[in-house]
Amino acid sequence: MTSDRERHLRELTDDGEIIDRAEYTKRSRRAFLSFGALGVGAYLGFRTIQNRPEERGIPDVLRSGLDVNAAVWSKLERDGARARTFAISDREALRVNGDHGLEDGSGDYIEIPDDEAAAWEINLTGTDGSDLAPIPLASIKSDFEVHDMVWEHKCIEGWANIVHWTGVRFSDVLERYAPEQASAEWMVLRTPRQRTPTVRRDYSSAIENYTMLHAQTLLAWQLNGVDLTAAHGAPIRIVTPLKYGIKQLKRIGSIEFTNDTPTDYWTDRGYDLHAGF
Ligand SMILES: Nc1nc2c(c(=O)[nH]1)N[C@H]1C(S)=C(S)[C@@H](COP(=O)(O)O)O[C@H]1N2
Ligand SMILES: [Mo]
Repeated sequence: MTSDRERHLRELTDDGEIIDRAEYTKRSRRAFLSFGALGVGAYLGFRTIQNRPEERGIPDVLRSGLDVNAAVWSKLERDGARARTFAISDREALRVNGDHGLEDGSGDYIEIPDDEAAAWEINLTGTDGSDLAPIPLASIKSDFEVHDMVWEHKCIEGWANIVHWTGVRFSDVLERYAPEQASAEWMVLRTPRQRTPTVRRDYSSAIENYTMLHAQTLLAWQLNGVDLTAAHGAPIRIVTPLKYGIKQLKRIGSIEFTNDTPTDYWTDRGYDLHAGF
């Protein structure tokens, strides 16, 4: 590890503010209290707004707010609200959960041999259904700014671990490989079609544009400083603090861009398409 990289790991300045767990608890409490104060302010404001003249169908003060929103929205989507991050020293072991699309049918994880991992590609399908040039894993690992981010991974089953991911921003990769797809409303990630016919369950995860292009959504190949194991999604997975674990697909084989409301593994089983916070 180079000293530059060590310094970067110590500072971790590029993914938002670093705080420890005690501070996190303190701020959560403070945020909760100020939310109550906001409610009182909102009510008083509402009485004033009701008496304002209208512009394009809504009170003028709200309209100007909406116009400002529209103007800053695209910027906010990339650079705005960030999920809470932690210091590397807060990282914990991540529980393994979910082997759909990763096991060989008898419950054993399918290991990806080194030569296969080196030649790995993420296949792409465009919004018009056509195949696009795939994204080589080698390029993901070498052609983009590498980010180390630490956040709380939350599973809908009710557990959470603070974990450290190493990877590149999906938005950076998309900008290089398929910029014309960056406006797609949905992106559907899938595990690769398995070679062994015994595999019963491929996995898929549909994520909306906002989350996929968010600055904290990474194509990651390391967990807590170590290359991903097969169980954690080798050779490449998607991670984001904006969604529950079920959306964070391990072992990406393909991504489909679409403007139609998609389904995925869990929506097919009755779960919420959004699965975010
Ligand atoms: N391919 C695949 N990805 C998956 C799953 C899965 O079963 N198969 N489970 C999801 C769930 S529910 C969680 S909580 C996380 C867990 O990731 P981990 O095993 O690395 O902790 O992976 C997600 N991604
Ligand atoms: Mo999960």
